[in-house]
Amino acid sequence: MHIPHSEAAFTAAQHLIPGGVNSPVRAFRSVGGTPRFMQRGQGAFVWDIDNHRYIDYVLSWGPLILGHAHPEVVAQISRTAQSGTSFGTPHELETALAQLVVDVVPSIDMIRFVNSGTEACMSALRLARAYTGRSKIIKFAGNYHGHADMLLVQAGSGVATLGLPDSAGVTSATSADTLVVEYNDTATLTHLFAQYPDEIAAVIVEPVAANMGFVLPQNQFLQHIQTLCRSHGAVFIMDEVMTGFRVAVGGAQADWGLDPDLTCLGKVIGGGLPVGAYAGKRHIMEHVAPLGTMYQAGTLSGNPLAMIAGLTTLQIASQPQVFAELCAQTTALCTGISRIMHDAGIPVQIGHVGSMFGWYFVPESAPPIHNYRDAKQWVDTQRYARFFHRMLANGVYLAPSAFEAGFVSTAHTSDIITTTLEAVADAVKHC
Ligand code: KE4
Repeated sequence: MHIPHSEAAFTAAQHLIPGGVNSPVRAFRSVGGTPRFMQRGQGAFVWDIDNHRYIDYVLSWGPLILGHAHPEVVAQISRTAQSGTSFGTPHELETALAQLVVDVVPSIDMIRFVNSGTEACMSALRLARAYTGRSKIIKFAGNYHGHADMLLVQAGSGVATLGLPDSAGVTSATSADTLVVEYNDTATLTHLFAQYPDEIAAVIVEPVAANMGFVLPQNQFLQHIQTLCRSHGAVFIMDEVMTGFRVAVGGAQADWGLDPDLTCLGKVIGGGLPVGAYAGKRHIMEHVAPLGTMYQAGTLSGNPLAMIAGLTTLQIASQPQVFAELCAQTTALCTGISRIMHDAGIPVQIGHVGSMFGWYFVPESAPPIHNYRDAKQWVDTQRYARFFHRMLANGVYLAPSAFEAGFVSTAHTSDIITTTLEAVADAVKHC
């Protein structure tokens, strides 16, 4: 592809911004080539600054469940901005979005808005430690909960994409209380609780491991976590930053009958503007300042623009027929990809749930991938890179990493899914 403007823009950006990007996974490091600088999005499409149009399955890494520049979302942001962008005071739009979340997510009684998923997860763990008076936390290898020091231990997403063991600058002191277990390894989790009785403040888990590709929980894994937390007095935290309002309107927890003590949210809840949240049971949330002694704050937390963007997005996306159609399109896409890969004799492991999906290119001999260790061992990242670039040339924008998930929006019509599958049918001949 001829992309002189993105190439020039990338050169300029690299002089001023580390790696030319404000988030590492955007840099195309694991797939090679020049990241595309986008200039415009509309519905399911984005245009780069060389005017190439792409069908977008990244959707800003999940938030844009209605697609780019949804007219009602844009209109509500524009209208709200006419009255000011931020006050640093309580605003009724915060209460309105809080009420909507409480209404659709059964486990949530109270919510605190922050500005990113990182803040949400970091704060939820601080709250769990404050509530229990304990120090240790358990996370799962390949799960990514943002870049707070204590969570950058065997993390997924950009850490996995770049093949980093962890992150420089995270001291052994800050990670000493973070215990790591392989995803879906209930036996080891059970053993840890026995080894550290009364010391574990919380277990935090991605209900779908979508920062190491796409791995679903197996054999009642999440239910086991919930039971172990209940019986040992630890806080069960579901990180639904990615799965919230995407697996189901009420999140994966609603779909799978779980009742976490705390939930982390982000992405879709902001409708494309910066919003995160931690939320859950009232008797735990009441420990948050100024009500309680667990401190967390934020200058732009709950700002009216982000609130109205999230509120408008969720009001539209949560309509039953809208969400059902979104899931049907996701199923059609993944069914089509499976068929094309099978007919081309290319072994893949593909998964989808709700409006998110992912797949691994693997050798025929690979076992079913249910954890990060196997994902790192078996996934053919080179084949993914070749496929990615062929799809880019065919006008389809996928995540520039084999260790990320894909997302569908309500703007991805059947015709767009058909066009995507035609691009897949071509790309498999060249990867
Ligand atoms: P943010 O701080 O990026 O808003 O959210 C962190 C986070 C927390 N929990 C989960 C399950 C997440 O997926 C994320 C962020 N996701 C990545 C993509 N997999 C964000 C993309 C990026 O880092 O540029």
